[in-house]
Amino acid sequence: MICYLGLGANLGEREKNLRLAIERIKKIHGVEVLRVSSFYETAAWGVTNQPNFINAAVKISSEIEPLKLLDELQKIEIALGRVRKEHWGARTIDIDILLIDGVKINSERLTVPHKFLYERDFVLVPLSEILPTLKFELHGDEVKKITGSPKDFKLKMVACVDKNFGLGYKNNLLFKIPADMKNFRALTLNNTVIYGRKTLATFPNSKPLASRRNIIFSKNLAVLDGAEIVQDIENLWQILKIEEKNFVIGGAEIFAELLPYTEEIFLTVVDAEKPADKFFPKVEDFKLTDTKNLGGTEYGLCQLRRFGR
Ligand code: A4P
Ligand code: MG
Repeated sequence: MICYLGLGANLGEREKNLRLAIERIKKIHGVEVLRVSSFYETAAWGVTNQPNFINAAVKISSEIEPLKLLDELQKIEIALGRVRKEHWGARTIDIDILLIDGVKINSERLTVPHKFLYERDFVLVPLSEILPTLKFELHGDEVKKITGSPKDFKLKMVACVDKNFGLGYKNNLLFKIPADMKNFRALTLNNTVIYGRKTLATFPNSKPLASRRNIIFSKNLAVLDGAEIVQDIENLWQILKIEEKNFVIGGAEIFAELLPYTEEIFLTVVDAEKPADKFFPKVEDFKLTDTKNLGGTEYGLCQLRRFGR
């Protein structure tokens, strides 16, 4: 089921609390994070003599029951240092279930849609960003988009796949098409490329790519000439720059991790079916905005963009 969550924090490092919560939500078994809204700074609603909040909304698909999901979300709240004192009081992180597609719940522990959903601009504004069909009226509350949320990095992805979205087989790419490699180079040159340790190993001499800012995900690599190493996504957000063009280039795990934050995808699709053990993640909420002929009849470049904004 598709489900929308509302996140809020007004204590501690507020943006970081939200980002860490999102990473933990991703790790809930049976839950996939599909899309993350921008972050907004909002005046406290309800109990107003407390610090401003940062709020955001997240779209997930969940295979687990709503009550079980609530349990998991509450565990995350506790793990991130939430202490329940005052109702509507200040908190390091609050995660509410806002909506579940086609589901209404009215039980002691859970009300869905969320009781105050339509009364709160701090929920409606981020939610409508990732759910453009939402019908609502605003109330004039203070809700201001901030810079520095993961969405601001406008991640792009570049990949080459077969008809089944196959990416690789036995640690090798499925294709080495010169026209595709030329396109890859044209897109990424002088920009930032983000990739995993195994993708590095597929480059000539396992060297970072020339004339690009290379950011590599690795838990055990400490330093590498010509590259910056990040341990995890939180690390990545700290070193990415909004003014740069940031291309995620693989492998499959990195694509899956970063897809919820991605705005644009450049996918060379080859009209072939090859044995594969690594796949590009399932793409939802994107639409085809352009196709380009790369010079061959058996492959073409598809450009996809998030729709809704
Ligand atoms: N519960 C029932 N329905 C739900 C649901 N759909 N999602 C129950 C999550 N929980 C739900 O929540 C109390 C109980 O609500 C839970 O145990 C669950 O069984 P809580 O998180 O323990 O307590 P709370 O957060 O103080 O209450 P509540 O009602 O969740 O507060 P809200 O509604 O989240 O409001 N102003 C701004 N600008 N931004 C904010 O994020 N947040 C609040 C808190 C107030 N003002 C704010 C913000
Ligand atoms: Mg709550």
